[in-house]
Amino acid sequence: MERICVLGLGYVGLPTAAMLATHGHDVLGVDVSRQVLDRLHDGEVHIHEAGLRSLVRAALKSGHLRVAEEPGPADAFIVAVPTPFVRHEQAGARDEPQAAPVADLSFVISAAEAIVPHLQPGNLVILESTVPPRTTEDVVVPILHRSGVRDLLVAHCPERVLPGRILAELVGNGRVIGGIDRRSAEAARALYASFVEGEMLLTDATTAELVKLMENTYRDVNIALANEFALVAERVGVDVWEAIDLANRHPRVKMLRPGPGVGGHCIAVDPWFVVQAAPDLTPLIQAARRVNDGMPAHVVELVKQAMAGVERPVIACLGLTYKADVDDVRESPALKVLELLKAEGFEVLACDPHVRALPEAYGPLLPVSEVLPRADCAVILTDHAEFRTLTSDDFGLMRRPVVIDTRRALKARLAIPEAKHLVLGSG
Ligand code: SAJ
Repeated sequence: MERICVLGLGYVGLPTAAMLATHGHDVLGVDVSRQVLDRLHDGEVHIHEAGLRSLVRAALKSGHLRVAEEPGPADAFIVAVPTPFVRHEQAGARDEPQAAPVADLSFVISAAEAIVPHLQPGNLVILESTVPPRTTEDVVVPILHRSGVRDLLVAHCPERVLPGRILAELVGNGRVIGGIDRRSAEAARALYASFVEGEMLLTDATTAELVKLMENTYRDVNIALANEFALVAERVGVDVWEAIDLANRHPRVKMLRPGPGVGGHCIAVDPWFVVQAAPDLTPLIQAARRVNDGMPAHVVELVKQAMAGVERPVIACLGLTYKADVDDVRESPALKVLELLKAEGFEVLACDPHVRALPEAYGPLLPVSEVLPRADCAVILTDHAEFRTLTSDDFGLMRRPVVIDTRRALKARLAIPEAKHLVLGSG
């Protein structure tokens, strides 16, 4: 049985720590947030993810998972802390307003520094956080070497789990394991082998970093293409959803879905890490980011057009998370739409059954039964199951039945004679 210290108990670190603890390891989970640790001490988890609460409870109850604010000695350390991006004004370059955001490595650096006093010869350190290319070799390894210990195994094994399916994907997905040398990669593979059933592919650390970024960038660029087609379809009077369905019948075409933009802490962020490595070589990636970031403003244009001539219109925003059936609002395009609508002077009602709390500026969170009767326009921004099943009876309660569906969440057209039912990307 190995002692493992997992730094960062978020969407990736907590499930990983619980999984290792229920597969024969002694795990110390570390987080800098007192609130997160207090909840875990009470047997509660701060993340809404199917099956996670019972797995964490089982791990805590067995005694194989303990949580603390500081790391301790271990055989292996896994770093799973966030790598947000800083908009470039925050990075200090105010004179170039168009410059790309850059990665904020401060959490990765702090985690690596926190490990240093505990390092022993032969220890394995795995970085799971998504990082710009060369971070493991150029940033993490030099910090670890401050310990004076040279016989260290270090690997970058990017997490690739999909929020909403984290536990299944943690076990079933393949892993790309990038060692700073072969021994490191093999040691990391041996550790993951305790619970990973997917294929484990060994490579070097920098390749693993780029692979992860390429996966998320591939998705971002393809969503941008779908969004651009949606705008063209609106211009030429075509239903982009039907057009995409038809195009996807081609054996070598698999287009993604348009929508109000791309959110979450991964796909809306990671392409910038590639740009950061080579700004002059990435015009396509940068354009895709800007297309996706431009979608909330387009949704607001649709609302303005639909509400032209309406006196003091009230807009219900249905769905605030970055995608369906999760509780995560990080980088959510839905929140951006809400902000832009408020800036345009609309009265906005916020509704999302998955979100527990929002900053005060967004207004109170209201149930759908309360927002619809007060609204002149309902904008579906996230296709939660609760919204996909709304019917003409529900929308019939509205002050004015105008619905703008940015996700094509509703299966049927509204059967209300005076209703206006717009779908993003439809002519
Ligand atoms: N989206 C669209 N149209 C689509 C698909 C997604 O507009 O056709 C939007 C979603 O609504 C959301 C955003 O894109 O706002 C991202 O959602 P997602 O489901 O594509 O991905 P994430 O961010 O939840 O998870 C991704 C996954 N990466 C890939 O599929 C390549 C996951 O496997 C990664 O582990 C995760 O990023 C991560 O942590 O990096």
